[in-house]
Amino acid sequence: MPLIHILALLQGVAAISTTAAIRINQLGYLPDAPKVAVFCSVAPIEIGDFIVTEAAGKKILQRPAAIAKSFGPCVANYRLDFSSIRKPGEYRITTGGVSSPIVRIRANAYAGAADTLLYYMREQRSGFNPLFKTVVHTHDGIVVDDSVRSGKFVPVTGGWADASDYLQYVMTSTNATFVMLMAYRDHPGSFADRFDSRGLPERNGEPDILDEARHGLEWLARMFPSDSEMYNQLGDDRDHTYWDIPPNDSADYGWGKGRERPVYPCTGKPQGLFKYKNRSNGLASTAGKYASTFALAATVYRKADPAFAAKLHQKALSAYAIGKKFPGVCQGAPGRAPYYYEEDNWVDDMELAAAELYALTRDRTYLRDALEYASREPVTPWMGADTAKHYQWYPWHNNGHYEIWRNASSADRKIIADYYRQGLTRVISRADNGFRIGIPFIWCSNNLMASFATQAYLYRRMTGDNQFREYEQAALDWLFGTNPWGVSMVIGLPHDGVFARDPHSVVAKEMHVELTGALLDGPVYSSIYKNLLGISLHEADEYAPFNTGFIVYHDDVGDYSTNEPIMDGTANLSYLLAALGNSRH
Ligand SMILES: [Ca+2]
Ligand SMILES: [Ca+2]
Repeated sequence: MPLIHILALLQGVAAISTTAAIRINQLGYLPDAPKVAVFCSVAPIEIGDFIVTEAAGKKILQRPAAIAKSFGPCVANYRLDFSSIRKPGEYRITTGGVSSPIVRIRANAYAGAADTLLYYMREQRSGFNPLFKTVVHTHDGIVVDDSVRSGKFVPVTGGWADASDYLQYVMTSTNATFVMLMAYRDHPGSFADRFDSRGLPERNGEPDILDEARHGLEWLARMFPSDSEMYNQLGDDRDHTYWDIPPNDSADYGWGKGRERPVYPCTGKPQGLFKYKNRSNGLASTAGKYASTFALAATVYRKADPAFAAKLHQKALSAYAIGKKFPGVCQGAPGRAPYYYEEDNWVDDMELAAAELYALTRDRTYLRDALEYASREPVTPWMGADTAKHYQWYPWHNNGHYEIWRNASSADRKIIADYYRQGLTRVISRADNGFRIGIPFIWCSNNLMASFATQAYLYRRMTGDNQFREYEQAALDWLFGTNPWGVSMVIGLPHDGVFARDPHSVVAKEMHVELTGALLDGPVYSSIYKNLLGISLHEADEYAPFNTGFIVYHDDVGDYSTNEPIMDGTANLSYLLAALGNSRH
């Protein structure tokens, strides 16, 4: 008899085991959703039935656990399907000598969740920062790496710090802004008004998601000030020299500590001021992202703020024209280290831009462009792959397909929906494990997980085809605790759940604040973790028994690969959580 069974018998209750656990979605399950908990044991064990009890202890379901292929540290892996329970309430699952945390089934399990993400977005603000109640990074910035404007000051304070460092990228900030606008457009009822435009806790008559999107838009407008100036990045990894909170960031880029930061334009040529260079060869990846974000914003603000909408409309047209003229990618610029955003695709960005410009102008040239770009990259290339370079295929899922679909003919709709189907099929071909997970565990795996779930959701809404529902739910469940470690990958969701207490963040560490709403990078291949520079755990690993497989996760301030909150990933999750928080999900 396995040891944990013996312990259970001896104690007369479910043993507290460090080697086996039942993992669940801690945020909860919608009544009509698939509901599967996962039993994971790092030691071989055979289990029979699992039991579901109500809070009062009454048994309401007993079923055989379904054995599944082992995954990572989970040598013994079983799926515990309790989908037949639809009655809202609180339950507990028991099997193999262990019990689950409280399982919640409720119609409003996701209500307010998308708004919770915004706490982290506000905390990440550059310019006026509501956590510090002061303006941070006031000297941004000076143009570098441009033969015409090098040395020129451009006023680009604003936007969001990308992660726990303070670099800022148009690439991720456009996507973050776009997704928040899209979430509001499609699910306005999921958002409340509790904060003002500066992010302070006072209602201002605007949904908070639009307060946040507008904060992004205003920075992006500064970063694309005229048709001949398209900027891409603020700061570089010289930022990492000091471990400071934003108001007294000591980074020194040659103009003094805490002074101006470098602004990188898109030049269409490889960039990097030091040893390492990127592979930039065009402008379209950035130009397309500006165009799509401004075009959607122009639609959203058309009635509420016509002057703002008109300005963004014009910028969207200009950016799109630049993307047409200079195809190729404008990548992140490396500094002293070899890590940078290595985006290799741009037709997805131009597709999304064309789709939004069609929605905005009804000029059919844009629709034809959008369909043509879509046919050139029907599947986001990480889908089905075992690995990818850092942010090589970005955004993580192509919202352009869905945006075309909204306004296309029924024949084109079929083609576009099939593009999504192909990508989903490739991912699930790798998902025959107990967690039903098929993404590659590269850096920022949680972004891939959120994007897979979002694409599966969009596909389901577009077609009514439920064939990927189990996998969509599994990816969502993974993010909220159905993973080998039993950790919700969003800090503070749910507030009484198990989530990161020690994220890689100077603000969390020095200010002793919880970074509520932050999505973490997430688990990575153990081979990636072992090979990163300057990484080490600062404390004993509380999840050590579950870090024995091919992927690892550490709740440790020293692990910048798995435990660092990310701005764009957090915003990217807002669409799915808004959709699920909507009563009509
Ligand atoms: Ca508000
Ligand atoms: Ca791209």
